[in-house]
Amino acid sequence: MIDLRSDTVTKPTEAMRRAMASAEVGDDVYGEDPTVNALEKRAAEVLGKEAALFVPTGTMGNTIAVKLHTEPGNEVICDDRAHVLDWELAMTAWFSGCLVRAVPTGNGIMTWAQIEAHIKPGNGFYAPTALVTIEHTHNMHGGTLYELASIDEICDRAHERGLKVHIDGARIFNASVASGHSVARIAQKADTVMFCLSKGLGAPVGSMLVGTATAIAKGRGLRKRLGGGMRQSGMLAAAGLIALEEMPKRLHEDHANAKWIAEGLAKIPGLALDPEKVRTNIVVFDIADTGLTFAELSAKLKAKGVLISTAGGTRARAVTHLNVSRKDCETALQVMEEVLAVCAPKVI
Ligand code: TLP
Repeated sequence: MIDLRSDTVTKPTEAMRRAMASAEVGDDVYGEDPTVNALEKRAAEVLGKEAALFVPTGTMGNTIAVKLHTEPGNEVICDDRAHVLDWELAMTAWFSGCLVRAVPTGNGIMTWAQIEAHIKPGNGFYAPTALVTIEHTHNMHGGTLYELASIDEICDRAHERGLKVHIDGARIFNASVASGHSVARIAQKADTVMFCLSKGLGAPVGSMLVGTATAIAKGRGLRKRLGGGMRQSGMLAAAGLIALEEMPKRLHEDHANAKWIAEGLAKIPGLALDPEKVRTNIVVFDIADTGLTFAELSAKLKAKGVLISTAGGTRARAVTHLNVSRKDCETALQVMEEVLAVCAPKVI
């Protein structure tokens, strides 16, 4: 199977497996796991923040961040296809008691003007806004990127208005590679950042939440409350350290593969996408004009050994990663061409 469903499917490298087997461990709930402590120290350094917290999932990292920056009854602003809104089982409401104010964007990238128009004052008539979350890169819009100046502006203006800013940086290393800005520079003005070790960076499990020492200390308690106190998690952190140090170096390969796939897909009648917009490892394309539903198309591809995922409605998603070679991309594209050649697209 050529698995283009997500970069979450990556398998740990040999080096990660060796490091896991020989990791020094202790009870992390007592703060005594040396490998987790090393990972947290290094993650804070790399992101340019005071402290970091190792969490099992990106969802838990985002959930803790929302709780840190809000009170029940607040509003949280994000774009209308954000992972925190669509894919985290309403944790903003369930754990933090907050309402999401979703900004329609078309590409996942909010401007300050759009955000500002959604801010609610706490004047007795409205639920006050407490937090802005931005997703960088943006998953469901095809790995799209904020301009650095735009992130800075959002942070500066939000802070002037008394709001906090959290970056859902599940793929912030992809953003860094594509933009040429260090992750620390991207994160510089944000209050907290969550990033995943388990996606393009290839670790089997784990994400990091970074921020001030005070926020992260409080986050540690919230992680326990959510059931995320993982004890001898140095086994996992050992793989995470390799993910953090070594794996960003190869992300440009995933980006080149995604661009290559996008250019190929754009030539197939019935598929709609702009390959120019593909800058990281996610390709989102519209299949409406093939006459197939996503379920039909994905089943036909699966029967020929290629897996893709949905980006909602008639939009499909192909994600490149560590375990997909250029050869795999060539095969996947060929399969797509074959499947769609016999499906008589509506428009040709
Ligand atoms: N994304 C997954 C699915 O949940 C959609 C994927 O296959 O891409 N933020 C962003 C931007 C994400 O893309 C994801 C996972 C998360 C947070 C959550 O991470 P996990 O899966 O570790 O909870």
